[in-house]
Amino acid sequence: ATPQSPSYRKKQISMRNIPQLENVAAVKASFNRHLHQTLVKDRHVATHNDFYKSTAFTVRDQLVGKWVRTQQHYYDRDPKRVYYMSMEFLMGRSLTNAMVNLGVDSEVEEALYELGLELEDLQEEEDDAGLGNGGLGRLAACFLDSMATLSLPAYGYGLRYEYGIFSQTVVDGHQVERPDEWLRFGTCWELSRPEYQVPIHFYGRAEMDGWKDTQVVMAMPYDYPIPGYGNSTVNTMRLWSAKSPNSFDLSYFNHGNYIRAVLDRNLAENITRVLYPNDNKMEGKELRLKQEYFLCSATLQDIVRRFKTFRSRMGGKARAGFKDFSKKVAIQLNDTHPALAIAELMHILVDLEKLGWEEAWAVCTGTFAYTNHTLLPEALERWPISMIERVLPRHLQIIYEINARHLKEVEARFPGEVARIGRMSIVEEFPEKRLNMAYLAIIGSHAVNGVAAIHSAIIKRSIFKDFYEMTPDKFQNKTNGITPRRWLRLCNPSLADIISNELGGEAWVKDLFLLKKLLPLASSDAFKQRVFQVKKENKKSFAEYLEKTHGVKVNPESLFDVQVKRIHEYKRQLMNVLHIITFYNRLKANPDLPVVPRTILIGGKAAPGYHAAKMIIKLINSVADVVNNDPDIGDVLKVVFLRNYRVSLAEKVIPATDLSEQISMAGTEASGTGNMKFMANGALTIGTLDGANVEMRDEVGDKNIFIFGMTVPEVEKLKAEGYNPRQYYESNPELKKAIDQIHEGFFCPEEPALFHGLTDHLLSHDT
Ligand code: HBZ
Ligand code: IMP
Repeated sequence: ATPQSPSYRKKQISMRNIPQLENVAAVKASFNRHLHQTLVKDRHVATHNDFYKSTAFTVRDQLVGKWVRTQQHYYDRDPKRVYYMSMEFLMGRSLTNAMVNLGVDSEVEEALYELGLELEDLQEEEDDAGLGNGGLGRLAACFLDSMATLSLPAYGYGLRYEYGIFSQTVVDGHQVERPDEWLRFGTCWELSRPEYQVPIHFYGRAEMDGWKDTQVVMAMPYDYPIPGYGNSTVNTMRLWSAKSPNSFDLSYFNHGNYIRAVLDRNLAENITRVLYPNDNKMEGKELRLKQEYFLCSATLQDIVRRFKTFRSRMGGKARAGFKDFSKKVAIQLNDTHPALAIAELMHILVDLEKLGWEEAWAVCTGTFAYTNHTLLPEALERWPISMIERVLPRHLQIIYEINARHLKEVEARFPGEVARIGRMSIVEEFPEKRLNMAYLAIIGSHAVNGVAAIHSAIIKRSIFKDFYEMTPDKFQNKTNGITPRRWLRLCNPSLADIISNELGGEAWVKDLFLLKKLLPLASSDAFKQRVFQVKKENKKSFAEYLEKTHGVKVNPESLFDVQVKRIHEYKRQLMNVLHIITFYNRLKANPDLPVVPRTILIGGKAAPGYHAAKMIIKLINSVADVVNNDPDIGDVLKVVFLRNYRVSLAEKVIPATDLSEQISMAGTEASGTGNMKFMANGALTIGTLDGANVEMRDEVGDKNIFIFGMTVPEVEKLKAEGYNPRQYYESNPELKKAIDQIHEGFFCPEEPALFHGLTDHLLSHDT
């Protein structure tokens, strides 16, 4: 007998729908047709990547009918549309997502199996669409899935970066970045729409009769299908790519330098070349400003075009023109990165469509809403006025006008409060003249939200206090969420099977509150055994994956303790390391310590320019080296730095986790969403009362979560009293020993002073 493949084994125990034979045959036929007709390969030269693509095209064929019909339906019904505008969409892979949402996963897996192929291997051929940094970008992707699943007329608008978030390698324990060439083999999931190209203007002069002598770059749209789960909706994500216009720099042509002129077309196309790899930090570069405006201008032109199409079809009668715009258009700004859209819509309405200022402004505030994702001062966008003046002179005038009218309202509302008026100006004077983009976003929106209850409460009494006092009704909370399609049904099919079996179907995949019906099973040993068994198998698969990709052997029986997220001081990976070192020291001092063996996994990318974060990565690897090679420790403690953490790796590690680390200092993590992904996959959480952890505790109860650390009021009190980290170092011997070891080079004898920066900083400015 031939050995059974993992996917075959899985199928034997699967409660999911039985693959229908005629469908399986159809999948096989389509697969072969695409291999031959689309990819022009036969079985002698076809690569694994070709097999992936044949599968992807086969699944894509199932989408296009629904896609065309959904868009036609929106055109016919002309409902109010929602536009999610974001500089980031962290989509991950599309094949498995499309299969799950279309409900064809069993058929496709069976067909591939009969062809002698493993879906599990083929899906590894698909590069992640990593067009985002972390939480903010993944939230955008989750919202698109949810809106399609709810059959909402929704669109995602963003940028098609040629290079997404860098791929992380580790050399000598240090992070080394490599460009993310996600388009090298092409993608099966996009469609260019050259007929909808639009011109984008930069530089030039703002004159009485308009914006003159601008440089033009074309924005080329690419569309990506967003399938809903178990319905016939397929929405669109439209990403813009910079294209040189045909007239690019005519002066070269005029001077006969034709070759130079053609070569310089690259310059314009640099705008969408690469994603800025910072999370929670503003990068004040001109290229980034141009990216942001490029998204805003292209998107608004497209939205206005779509709005007008309907008006002209109805002979201009159905709507009273732009007055009705916000009845048909809602634009959600994903942080302030697309906040220039407010100035751009004013430019279109006032300068081009010739509306009066007040009428245009009412349209604007009726259309926009703004989501804040952070309190960290270094992440709040403040653009130097000198730069805006150069790149977008007309928009600077518009923002000045918005500000003048806004400050008049502040004065009317709070007469004589000069300081308050100064505080609420979009224009900041010190240390240089800058525009506060959050203030512009608040003023231009009818709704402002934070991303978890605690965060929404804090913004009202801290960074946006004055605005809250003036317009309290604008301020709302929308606690973040995750899509249970990708983060449970897709990434943990065995756990999903158990749930579906108990609940008698897959309705819970669309309505997660139905999981409450599992509550009585908390006392069922048989049920708990099944859940435990799945966790065990997930851990085994992940251990095999680690051995294959990272070359490390871990004990699948040990407790998997996981912290995966961007590396940032406020997320406190360094505190996790201090715990590891202390655990290690205790084991060395007492080898018979009665402990549960642990595998501690830490993964995440550091922004390339963030020195402290990169040193934390090096420290994790140095500590791992010492701990993992200490014969006294053996299997009781293993430390692994997970390389190149990304959506597709999250889908593997999260279902295999026992303990989820969510340990930011209270008041710093706006929400977190990883916390929810782990909990949905049956990990226990150890965490602080920060972000959405607070609401997770309210749901599961104190007994089902490990909460520690200061609360926000306690943090504020300590800060007010003056926090001296050295005092804790002096009074806690185990902490002192751990920090001393790092300082003295115990973990890095080749370069003993390497971590002085980290330890010195810790003892003086501990974050
Ligand atoms: O947004 C994150 C928050 O830190 C996290 O708490 C929250 O759950 C998540 C979704 O609401 N923020 C980010 O991920 N921010 C960025 O990635 C970022 C990127 C570029 C910037 C600033 C922030 O210029
Ligand atoms: P968009 O929303 O303007 O990008 O167009 C999306 C869809 O609207 C198209 O794919 C069509 O389904 C539909 N549509 C646009 N223009 C027309 C038209 O003139 N007649 C019928 N359908 C249209």
